[in-house]
Order: sequence, then structure tokens, then C-alpha cells
Amino acid sequence: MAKIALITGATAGIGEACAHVFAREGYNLILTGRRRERLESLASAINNQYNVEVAIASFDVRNRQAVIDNLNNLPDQWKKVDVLINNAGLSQGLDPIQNGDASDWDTMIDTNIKGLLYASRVVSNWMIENGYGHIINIGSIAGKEVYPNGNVYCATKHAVDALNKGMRLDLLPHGIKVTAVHPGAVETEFSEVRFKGDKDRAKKVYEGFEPLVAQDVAETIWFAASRPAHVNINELTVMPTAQAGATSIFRKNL
Ligand code: NDP
Ligand code: 8X3
Repeated sequence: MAKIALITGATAGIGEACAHVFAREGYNLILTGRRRERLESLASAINNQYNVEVAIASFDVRNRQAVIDNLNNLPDQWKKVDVLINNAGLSQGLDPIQNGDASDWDTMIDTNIKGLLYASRVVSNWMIENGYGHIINIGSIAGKEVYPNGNVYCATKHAVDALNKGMRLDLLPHGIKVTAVHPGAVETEFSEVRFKGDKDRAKKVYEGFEPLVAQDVAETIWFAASRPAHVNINELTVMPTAQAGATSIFRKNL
């Protein structure tokens, strides 16, 4: 029977790339995100390209009841999830703490921390019942270092780092694998979302060096997911060759 991967935030960027990589590897997919039309077109692209089955569930990870209902409403055969990729996340704003927008803070905390918890709460119990499973949490270099004006986003990703370690400890007796993948700069819709649609400002983030693309991160996630049963990758940090730390990017011709 084909394995199953559940990917949160599959409508763009790293989540969408994971959908292609895991489908290529023969996984049936549960794809989630808020933008239903994107989920539908991704599902149809995957159905055309790979011989796998795709289920979609459109909900906002900040809405606890919606997470619980949408996941629990999946048919039982879809609850045999082998890999949960906790990827849905975002940054909003890049301002000093004293000027921060409290609603941006709420959005980041509710999405990056609480949304990840809500999905993990449901799916980890399926995994315990199934007797197997692997949770892969998408953190960030922002969860390893703090950079100026990154304050709350960095705090949410430090929380993901802590939750990854906590899940690993708590799920240890159940044989469930837990991994964090911490990317550096990846050119996706991330910066456009952070700068609220300001495409010029978003583009500047990736100027003068070759950033990662979503596929690079998806292949790293696949590496962690495809180790033998007795091997758990606790965490991986992956960044562009031109980046050595959150604030250390070597840019040419600027
Ligand atoms: P994108 O903006 O391209 O994709 C973000 C995904 O998250 C979308 O599918 C979006 O779906 C989903 N999402 C956001 N908010 C919600 C929500 N409230 N409910 C459900 N889904 C949501 O960004 P990336 O692919 O770059 O980001 C993916 C993850 O990688 C995030 O956790 C991010 O923090 C992390 N990351 C990104 C890096 C980068 O440089 N790009 C580096 C390090 C980590 P929709 O809007 O349809 O709901
Ligand atoms: C995204 C990477 O450096 O913008 O998590 O925080 S960074």
C-alpha cells in the first residue's frame, strides 16, 4: 500500500515542492492550505504527472476547531499518515519591537506555533494508534539565531525548535520519528507575504546571491523522510552556499 504524506501549507513554496517530491516517490498526499483553488490545481497537476492519490482539505491552521474537524473528517484510510510535514507558516513585517504591529504578532504566533500544535495534536494520535509515523517540522535559521527586527518571527521559529525537541521526547516511546528542517533564505512567496505584497522589496531580499529554491528544501525533507526505520534525523539546517548565518549573506555586485 502506498505511504501517505500530509503537508500543511501546500499551496505555495516549500509545501508545494514537497507535494511534487513525495508524489514522485510514490506517496499518496493530503494537501492543505487556505487557498482551495490552488489546492485543486496542484492536485490535478499531481494526478496528471504521478500515479498517486491526492486528498485536499482547505482550512486555516489558526482555527483550532477547523483543523480538528477537517482532519477528523478525512476518510479512515487517509488517517494512516506516514509523514506529517508541518510547513504552513509565515512572517508579517520586519520592524523593531517598539514599532511592531500587534496583529502581525498574533498572526505569526497563531500560525507558526499554535497552528503547528493543532495539526500535530490530531495527527500524532493517529500515528500512535497506527504504531508508526514521522513528523517533520519546518523551522528556520530564524529559530536558531535572532536578527534585528526579526523579533517575533524569530521567537515563533525558536518555539518550533523547542517543540521539535519536545515532540521527539514525548513521542519516543511510540517509535514516532521527529525531525526539524531549518532553511536559510529560500526564494518563495515568503518575502512577498512578509512585506504584504511589496514585490520590489521582496525581490531585494534575494539580490546579489543565489538563494535556495523550494525544491532544494523539499529534497532535504525527503532525505530526512527516506532514512531507514532505525535512523532519525533530529534536525538539519540548510542554506544557500552564499549564506553563513541569518545576517551573513555574501552578495556580489551590490
Ligand atoms: P510561502 O509563502 O511560499 O508558503 C507558505 C504556505 O503556508 C502557503 O501554502 C500558505 O497557504 C501556508 N499558510 C500560511 N498561513 C496559513 C494559515 N493560516 N493556514 C493554513 N496555511 C497557511 O512560504 P514558504 O514556502 O517559504 O514557507 C513555508 C515554511 O517555511 C514556513 O513555515 C516558513 O516560515 C518556512 N521558512 C521559509 C523560509 C524562506 O526563506 N522562504 C526560510 C525558513 C523557513 P495559504 O496562504 O493558501 O493558506
Ligand atoms: C525565513 C528565513 O532569514 O527571513 O525563515 O528569517 S529568514
